[in-house]
Amino acid sequence: MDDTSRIDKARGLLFGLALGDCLGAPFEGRSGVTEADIIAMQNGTDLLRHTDDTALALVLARHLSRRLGGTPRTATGRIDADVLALEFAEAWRAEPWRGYGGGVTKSFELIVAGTAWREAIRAVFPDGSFGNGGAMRVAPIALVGGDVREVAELARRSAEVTHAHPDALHGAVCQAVAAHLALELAPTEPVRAREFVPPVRQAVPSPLWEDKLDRVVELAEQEADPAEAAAELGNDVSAPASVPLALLAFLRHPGRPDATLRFAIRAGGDTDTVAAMAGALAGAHSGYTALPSHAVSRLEAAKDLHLYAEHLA
Ligand code: AR6
Ligand code: MG
Repeated sequence: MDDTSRIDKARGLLFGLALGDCLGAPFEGRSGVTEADIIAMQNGTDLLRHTDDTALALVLARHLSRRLGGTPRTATGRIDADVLALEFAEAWRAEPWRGYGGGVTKSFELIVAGTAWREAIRAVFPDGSFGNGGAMRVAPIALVGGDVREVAELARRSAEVTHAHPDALHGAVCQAVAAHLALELAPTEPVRAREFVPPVRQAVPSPLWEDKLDRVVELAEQEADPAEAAAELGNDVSAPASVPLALLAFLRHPGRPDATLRFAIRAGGDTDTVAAMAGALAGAHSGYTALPSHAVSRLEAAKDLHLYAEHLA
């Protein structure tokens, strides 16, 4: 892959994430969202404001950017968990109104007050959060991991500073590995669910996740609509009921990021996060130039998204 396409795909991944987050946010929790509602939003003129999904993805991208270069890094050297936990918590403290989950808010309060992250993240949920917060922000990992194994390890490390539950970690691994594979496919290459999903499935060895991903393949092949997809896979803030739905949105409309985003939002529920994850996959595959340009130009964080995409590419 030449430098131009690498940068286009890196931009696609980050801008796709932010675009999904911004376009999905106004519809969170609503049912019966129509194509027309989403297109009206996409064609508006207002600045597109993001939520915690993009805010924390930018923190992770900055963390990874600062650790590039120099001597070859081991996977563990690319993420300093203590520093990353504090950087996430500081981002929450600076902008607590971005729409953070209740559990993670309490963890961040404790971390900024000096509690060690390993303790803080079990304060509300003793078994850890199974929310999709680790998965929603994970996509930048796909830009630095060299292969599936490394991407999976980095994804886990990036997620575990806020999410201790195994399903949250599986969610982050699933999304990061899918983004890594999407980056590796040429934009013109056809994407077939039956070929795309197995390496993702292998990275999340758990009966729940294996079943969900098998359903994703079937639903992609049956050309399920957003309502059926949400009913079968779930569409809430938990990782197992949102990460597979985002993957399906990508697989239903490969090569058409705008259609992927509309599918994700029309599925309802946690629309900003499902669309953010689906948008990252679609953008990683098709590239920045394939994203709807009018909407992309109105993204609040455009400057930082460009900066980190170029740096991490
Ligand atoms: N037991 C019961 N409920 C749980 C558990 C658990 N072990 N874990 C999570 N929940 P949180 P996130 C529920 O707070 O993962 C934003 O809107 C519980 O209701 O850890 O970062 C983003 O845009 C908890 O409040 O935060 C995403 O949509 C919720 O899951 C989402 O929130 C979220 O878990 C990301 O949330
Ligand atoms: Mg959000």
